Amino acid sequence: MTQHISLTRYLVEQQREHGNIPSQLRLLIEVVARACKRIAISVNKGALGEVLGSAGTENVQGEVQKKLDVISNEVLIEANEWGGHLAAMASEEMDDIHVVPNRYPQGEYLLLFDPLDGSSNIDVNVSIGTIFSVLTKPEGQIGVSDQDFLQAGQRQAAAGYCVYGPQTTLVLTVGSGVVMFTLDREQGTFVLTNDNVQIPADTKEFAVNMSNQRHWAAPVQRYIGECLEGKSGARGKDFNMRWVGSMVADVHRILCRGGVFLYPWDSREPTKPGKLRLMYEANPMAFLVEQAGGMATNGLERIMDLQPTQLHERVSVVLGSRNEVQVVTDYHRNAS
Ligand code: AHM
Ligand code: MG
Repeated sequence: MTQHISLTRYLVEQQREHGNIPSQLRLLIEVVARACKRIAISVNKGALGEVLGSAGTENVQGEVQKKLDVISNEVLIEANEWGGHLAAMASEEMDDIHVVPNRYPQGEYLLLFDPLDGSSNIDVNVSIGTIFSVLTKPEGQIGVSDQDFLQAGQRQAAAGYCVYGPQTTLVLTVGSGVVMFTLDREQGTFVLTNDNVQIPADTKEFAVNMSNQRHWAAPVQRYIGECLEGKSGARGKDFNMRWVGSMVADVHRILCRGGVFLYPWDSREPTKPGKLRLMYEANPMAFLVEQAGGMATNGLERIMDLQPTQLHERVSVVLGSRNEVQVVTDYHRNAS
């Protein structure tokens, strides 16, 4: 019989063999996974659960919140508040950090999340997901502030996402490779289905919102232009394009079969580096991508080296197959 390795068993055995998942971190990952199962149930119910449509509110980025954005945010907070593993949380859907209330013990970790990424796909039955990043609270501090969260991505203790698609899949890194678990809906458990995710170094597949093409900077215009030229052009190969419009789903495809994902700066909002957020979208995805052998930059620098200055700050993103991200990054460096 094939042995099914549950998330719990995987985490316990990793700690036993490598000592890299202390009990508080294990609890944190298990609680996040449990919250994702609850979110998956709501997502699966769709119209029957009366969870579709707008919540009638806006988040700190001025985006209209969907009911499922709000529900997922509440599920994650409620699940993570009482366990004693966290000091505070931050979310795309909350203006300020949420400090663990005094009635519960405070732990050493900080959790950041995008509770439901791909909001525009919620109501149309297309894959969406939860993205999370785990930091350690700086030592010797009393209380918690925004400042404690402003750590470069390379200091993440763990990161991952759960994609709610045809299957519900949890993807995780604690800094020693990337693993995938598929939700067994009958048993209600996440089962290990890939213990060594590797992104091929080369690819012929790109993911970008092409409708923004005319607003991009020259290096991105050049790169995508050359992809579109195909075999007879500068790159000498035909490219394919895929764009789901949910970062989780687009990154998941890249972790499964390679590709390059771009969400670049564009001239409509020249003062913003891009649409995506550094701390709970780009950093966790960059950590996963690097741990799977890929590369993630903002066009010029490694995303995980960037020193954040604000909780909700934005960043340009180029990530995926190493050699392809290198080409895009070289074009930016040459241009500057
Ligand atoms: P969200 O966190 O509000 O869902 O926004 C992020 C999403 C990403 O998942 C996706 O890559 C991008 O927005 C798509 O945006 P657009 O359709 O505007 O190009
Ligand atoms: Mg998002």
